[in-house]
Amino acid sequence: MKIDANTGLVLRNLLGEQTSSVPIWLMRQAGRYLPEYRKIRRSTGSFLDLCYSPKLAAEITLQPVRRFGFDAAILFSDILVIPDALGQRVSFEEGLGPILDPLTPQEPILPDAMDRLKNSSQNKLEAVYETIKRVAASKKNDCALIGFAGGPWTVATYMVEGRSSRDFQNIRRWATSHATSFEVLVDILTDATITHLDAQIDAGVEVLQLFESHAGVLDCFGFNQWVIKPTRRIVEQIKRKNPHIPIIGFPRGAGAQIPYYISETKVDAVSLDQSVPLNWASTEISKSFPVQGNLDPIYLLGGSESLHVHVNRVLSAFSDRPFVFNLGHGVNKETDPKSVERLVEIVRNYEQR
Ligand code: 1CP
Repeated sequence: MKIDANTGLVLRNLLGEQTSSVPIWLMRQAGRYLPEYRKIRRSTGSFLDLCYSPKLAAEITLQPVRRFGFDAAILFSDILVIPDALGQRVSFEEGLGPILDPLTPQEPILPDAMDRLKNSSQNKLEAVYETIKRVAASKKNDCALIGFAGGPWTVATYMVEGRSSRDFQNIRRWATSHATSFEVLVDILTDATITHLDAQIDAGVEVLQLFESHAGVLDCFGFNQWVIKPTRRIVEQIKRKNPHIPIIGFPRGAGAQIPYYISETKVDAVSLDQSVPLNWASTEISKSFPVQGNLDPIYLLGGSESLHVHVNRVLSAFSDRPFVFNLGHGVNKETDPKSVERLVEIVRNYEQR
């Protein structure tokens, strides 16, 4: 991608340029803390139906951009559209989150999974690409459109545990006791992720983010095997066709392994969760390497004074490198939109670079 006068701030920073204004977008910027989202959500059937309704999904993608003037729009979809498209039963239940029929080492493979994904006439994901086309056609030029997928490990946690988990016992036992069959699952997910991300680029996304939200439950052997290796293959394959689309990795909970993750996977930028100490990140991650993050979303639930203090801590820690302001994890659903407005204002007024 060539940077020109029309290139927006998110792309510039992700491509390694440090800009005087700091760009901002937030993980889960679309969702239940916004009344305009809740209104649409109430009037449609299931959460997945909403993900597969291009007109509504495009509208939801643009809602937070319109309201707050964010520098990026993230596609409204979910990481669990992949197991759904591979043929596993997925539903979302109020108060419980995602529910799936769990895979086991005894019944590990989704029959004809990849065939189903590739057969575009019955491919549910076509609706996601249609959403992207709609957003790309109506967003402003300097607002980057971000596509995404879950990392194969994180998606596999839901496929094996069947729901959100605290201890990840089933998947960790499978991965350690039956590593060969677990590798088959991770390989299928890696292929499916590459196919899905390639199609998102063809439809018009300009940036990709890989959400490895449950990377932090693995030991260092598992992290290498189930996070680093598949991520490296995804980045390599995407870059072969589209070398200029920046890829942001979000290895949540990876802590001291982050420099290793950066050098081994070849992602273009790293999104830091709030547990990563600012001074550590500042010295251990090369100054030319773009960073995104990492305000604790909890400050959006407190007073404006502490918000101010902690936003400024983050801004000054990363004022000497390419940087995109974000949270360390998604916006809480209890967040008052006014706090988000305040946050954007603080970041906009910070122009001392
Ligand atoms: O009831 C509702 O309205 C559904 C709430 C909701 C929303 C708004 C879910 C269910 N997913 C989403 C959208 C979503 N999910 C986006 C859209 C874009 C945006 O950021 O605004 C994205 C990027 C995701 C990604 C996602 N889904 C992740 C990775 C990021 C993270 O939060 O760690 C994960 C783990 C999921 C799974 C998921 N989807 C939804 C729930 C409740 C969960 C489980 C979360 C958990 O296990 O804690």
